[in-house]
Amino acid sequence: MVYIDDIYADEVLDSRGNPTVRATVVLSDGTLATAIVPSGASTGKREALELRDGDDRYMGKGVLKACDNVNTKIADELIGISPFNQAEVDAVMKQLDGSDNYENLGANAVLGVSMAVARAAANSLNIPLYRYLGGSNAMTMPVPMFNIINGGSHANNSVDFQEYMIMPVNFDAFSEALRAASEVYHNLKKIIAGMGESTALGDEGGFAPNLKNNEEPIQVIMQAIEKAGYKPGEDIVIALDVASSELVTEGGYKLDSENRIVSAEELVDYYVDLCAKYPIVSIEDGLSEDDWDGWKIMTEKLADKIQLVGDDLFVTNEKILQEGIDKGIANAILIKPNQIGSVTETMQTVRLAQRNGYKCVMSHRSGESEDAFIADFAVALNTGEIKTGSTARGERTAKYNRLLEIERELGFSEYPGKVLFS
Ligand code: 2PG
Ligand code: MG
Repeated sequence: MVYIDDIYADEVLDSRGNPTVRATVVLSDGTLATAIVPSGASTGKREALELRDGDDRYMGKGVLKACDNVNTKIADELIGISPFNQAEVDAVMKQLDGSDNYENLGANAVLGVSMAVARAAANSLNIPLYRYLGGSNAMTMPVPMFNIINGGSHANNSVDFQEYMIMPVNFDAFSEALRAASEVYHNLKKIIAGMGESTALGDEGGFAPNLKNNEEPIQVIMQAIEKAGYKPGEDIVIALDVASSELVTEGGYKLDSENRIVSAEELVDYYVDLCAKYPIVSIEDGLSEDDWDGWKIMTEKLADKIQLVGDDLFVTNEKILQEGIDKGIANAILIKPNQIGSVTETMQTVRLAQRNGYKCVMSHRSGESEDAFIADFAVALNTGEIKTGSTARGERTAKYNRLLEIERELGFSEYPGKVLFS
């Protein structure tokens, strides 16, 4: 019987140059696998705890304590057990931590090991990770949300909304969708340069120009889609992540670029107006994580027209999602493994969402790495959608390039773009 023979962690760097955990798992048959944990900037309050050292190394952001927890406490418990029972591996770490949010071991320690164990198990069986995690049911390529204009806390520009994304829907394959997105991206670059604006990139590889309000990014994206030879609304549609928890101020939501503070109702009306003017199919975190009353109003006004995605709102947490389902809030959930802390808990949340007709969007974090785990994970769980940044920057293209590999390997696969929003 193959068992876990060794586990250790190193402190490595993420795409923003901050330290993060890389976990390594070695099996008794000699198989070795690693996984690198991502890190967010616009984090939800109820996310699992990311353990940082808080000392003078790396401005307090070191993760040596989390690595030490892997090397000692976690290794002590997991060495000797089977890598093929992911639920058990994750339950052992959950119990060892003893808290609800991994505040003792750190979700960065636990998730690193959780992902590395899954990958080691797949490698040992000589099957791809998506096949190991999803079985023969893994066959749906996800439709990407490509984040081509970055704002909010992901960029140093004037735009308040965090992410302006394109979703190529009228395509038969992921690879075709990726090509279309890349063509739009390059046309967008020309348009932004032509406006005399900077074509510097934000954290997720999208452009970060200074534009005069939160609508202008949509207008330039519409132009770019057309310039690339595609029809907005037909071939390519638009998704937003407002990340509005970051905009909360006394008396409402602060839109700096428009020099105004708006109420939840006014913000929802703004979205209704934008949705009437542009082919927007999805809005994430349109209202803040604490504004459940506002979310109720937004859901009533918009849920039958577009996808309303809870990110900071649900933090990939099964219990919080259940509250949302009970209250009739949102109709989709963003899935970020490091918000909840393990592979098993992520799968449980996806299952709950799918059972209740909530769409799932597998997601990266703004601080990422070359690890493409979420590409396999999206296919394994048939989420149908993935959000992993623009068509540039290595830590983003690592995921898209992995999806290209998966599509080729699958031979027969579905690309659900044409049915997703119909
Ligand atoms: C988000 C994410 C990823 P962060 O808000 O959806 O795009 O950002 O990782 O900074 O939370
Ligand atoms: Mg978000």
